[in-house]
Amino acid sequence: MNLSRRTLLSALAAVSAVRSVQAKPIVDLGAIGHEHGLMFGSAFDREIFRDDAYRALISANCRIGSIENSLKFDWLRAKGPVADFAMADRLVTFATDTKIQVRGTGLIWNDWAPDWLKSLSASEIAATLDRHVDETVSRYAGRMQSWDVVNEPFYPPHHTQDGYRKGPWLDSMGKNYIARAFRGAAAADPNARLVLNEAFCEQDDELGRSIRPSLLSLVTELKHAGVKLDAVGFQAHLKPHLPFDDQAFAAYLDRIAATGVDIYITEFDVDDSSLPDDLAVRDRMVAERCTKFLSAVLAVPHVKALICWHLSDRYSWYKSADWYARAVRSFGGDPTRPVRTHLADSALRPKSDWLSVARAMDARPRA
Ligand code: 9MR
Repeated sequence: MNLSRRTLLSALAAVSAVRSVQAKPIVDLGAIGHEHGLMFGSAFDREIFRDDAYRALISANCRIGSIENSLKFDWLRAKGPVADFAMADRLVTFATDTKIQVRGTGLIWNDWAPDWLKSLSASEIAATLDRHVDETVSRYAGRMQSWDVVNEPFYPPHHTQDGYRKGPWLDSMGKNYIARAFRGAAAADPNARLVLNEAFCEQDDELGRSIRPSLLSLVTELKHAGVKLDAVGFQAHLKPHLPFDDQAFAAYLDRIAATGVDIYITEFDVDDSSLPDDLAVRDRMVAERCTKFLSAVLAVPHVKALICWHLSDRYSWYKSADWYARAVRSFGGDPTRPVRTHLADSALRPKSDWLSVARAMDARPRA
């Protein structure tokens, strides 16, 4: 019996025995991932400085961590071009001190652009991109494992040419903003892994299926142009009510990897809005979706990272998403019920999906 099987068995016992708030994690997911060639981790942000128990959960389980918001353009430069790096500095220092490899997310994203940026001319927006990328990436040079340099380049419902997501960066530079951001990031920190991050591709619906070929063409184009692109990130906010074909998605990941990049799963969680109110039933369905998805995706050897978009329902972003309560109601659920979207509940107790993740990682060949 190897170490991870032993820890898994004790985890199974512990999950059924846990009754009170538990700061101490029952399984070191980071260690299980590491044994199987996978960086496991989570997003986190400023809440870790006021929540000791959550900080302990993050520290004990994450070998890698994404800064959820504090390195995004609109968080750093909310009011104008001059950045406030105070919180980002604290978070990067925390991660470094805790030996969590740290990632920046949303360096350039057409969504959530502040009004002051939208009011600039095209040439000013281009200069702002160069300044933001250079200043931000060079500030943390040598300390970042990776950057999601461009987030969510595609959104076909915007009806632009080739399905690109609308916003000030695209509007002012066309799709060249992407290569430009990557070139700037590579110059500012030659050691960080540079990642193109995309949403929805794991869904086998019209949206997911329409983004996949466009993303593959973009990745191929960037590689041919000699742009430093080390990995493609797939967010994987799973929506059980949509069609999925996990094997087809895994085959797509193989095609992406064949261009010479690694694959990261960057924002893993499960949207439970369509699932029944009953907690036991909902948790089982969430865990089943995790198991199915991860057993297909983690079988792809080029998948090198699995990052949850928070580890606990306590910090589930779904709670603050304006559409979430409406979605629960539209599926016939009670919009005031607790969310069950993450691996641990709001009291930080691991749920069945925690074990789904542990088992799926354990099923990979040992590194
Ligand atoms: O979880 C993030 C939330 O706190 C922010 O308000 C929001 C806008 O910056 O972004 C959320 O994270 C998103 C991520 O950056 C990109 N993929 C979708 C995530 C959930 O909306």
